[in-house]
Amino acid sequence: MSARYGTTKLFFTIILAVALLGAVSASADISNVILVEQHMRFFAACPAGDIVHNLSFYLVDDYGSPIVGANTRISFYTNAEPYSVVFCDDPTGGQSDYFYPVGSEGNTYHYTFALAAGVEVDHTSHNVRMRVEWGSNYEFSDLLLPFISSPDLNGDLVVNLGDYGVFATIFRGDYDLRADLDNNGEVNLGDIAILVNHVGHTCP
Ligand SMILES: [Ca+2]
Ligand SMILES: [Ca+2]
Repeated sequence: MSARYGTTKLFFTIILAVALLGAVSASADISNVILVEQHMRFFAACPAGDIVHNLSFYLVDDYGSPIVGANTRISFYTNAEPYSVVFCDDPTGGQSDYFYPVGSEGNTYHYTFALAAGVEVDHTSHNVRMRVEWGSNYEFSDLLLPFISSPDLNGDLVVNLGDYGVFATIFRGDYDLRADLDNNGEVNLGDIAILVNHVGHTCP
């Protein structure tokens, strides 16, 4: 198992620099939001929601001015069946719960959250979105394209022998991001160790 995953507490920082073509107070128009830079790509999940992530991002407007004190929230969703990620919060709708910040400093917003989820199909199709919303009524939003892995490899929201079978099939074949549970670029014994650590886990 890699040291990176061994902490079970993964730190990711994204810098979400957005440019609004109009003033911040302009009417909400998602097409006017431009994603400039993104450093966060990978989130580990388990149906039990026992893999905690710390995440921070900052918001600026079109003129580089910080957007301070905004209401913000994040959520994850898939937008086409079969869902590449199955969320305990909404297994048939492909939608996670909302997560709200644990704190902020200026225009930097901090989150601590855990995704209770499994994966279902090859998710290299990028069929997962992380939605960042802000504004007094969350009227502005932007979308990121994360990778999500889970030891629940067949998306039935329990980690058991069925997932070993999926893992074994992938292990014998070509590299598949789905089974690269620590996102280190290879599927090997370290990933099996992660799977073993989560056996028996199911939704809260
Ligand atoms: Ca499973
Ligand atoms: Ca790996």
